[in-house]
Amino acid sequence: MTKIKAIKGDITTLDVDAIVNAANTSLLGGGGVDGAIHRAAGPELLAECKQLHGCEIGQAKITKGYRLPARYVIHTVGPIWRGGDHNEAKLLANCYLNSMTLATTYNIKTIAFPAISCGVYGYPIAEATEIAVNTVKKFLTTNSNFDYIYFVCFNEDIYQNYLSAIKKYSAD
Ligand code: AR6
Repeated sequence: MTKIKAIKGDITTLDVDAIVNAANTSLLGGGGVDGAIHRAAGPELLAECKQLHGCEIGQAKITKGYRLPARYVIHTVGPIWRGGDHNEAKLLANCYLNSMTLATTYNIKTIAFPAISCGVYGYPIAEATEIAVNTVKKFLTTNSNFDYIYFVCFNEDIYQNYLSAIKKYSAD
């Protein structure tokens, strides 16, 4: 059975099959976790990203991990929070679904997600973490390819929200 865990730390240090990047539609780097991943992976990552011609919100694309301990990086683009009436919840759920679907085609067994859209894109943390956990759980009901799913938290507030969401959905 797949294990789902919230952990605190820096996603770029994790020795997993794939880490997920909270990118922007250009896929050409940025700040936050995106900047950290590009710095740690080295310039070869940007070179491969340039070949991908961007990514739409809610979609996902994959590259190698280069100098990262992770073998792959799955780049997805979360929605910018605009009050909640602009399809944000569906688009955020799509980030998780499409990242996991892509991961299964690469036989990825361990995957680590950052809190997509919870930084500069401004998504309310409680809602975003519930969507993340609920979407992953639903996906796992029809797919048993994964050993571990990690939700990587860069601060205590996000960590506590993930713990609550995991508890809430653990009865499902
Ligand atoms: N490891 C794990 N989590 C991290 C790390 C890290 N090394 N660094 C930051 N976080 P953000 P977004 C957390 O802003 O909201 C970029 O410029 C951070 O604390 O990185 O989806 C892109 O290019 C927060 O909880 O992503 C886009 O333009 C979470 O990762 C835009 O930001 C996501 O914050 C995307 O915004």
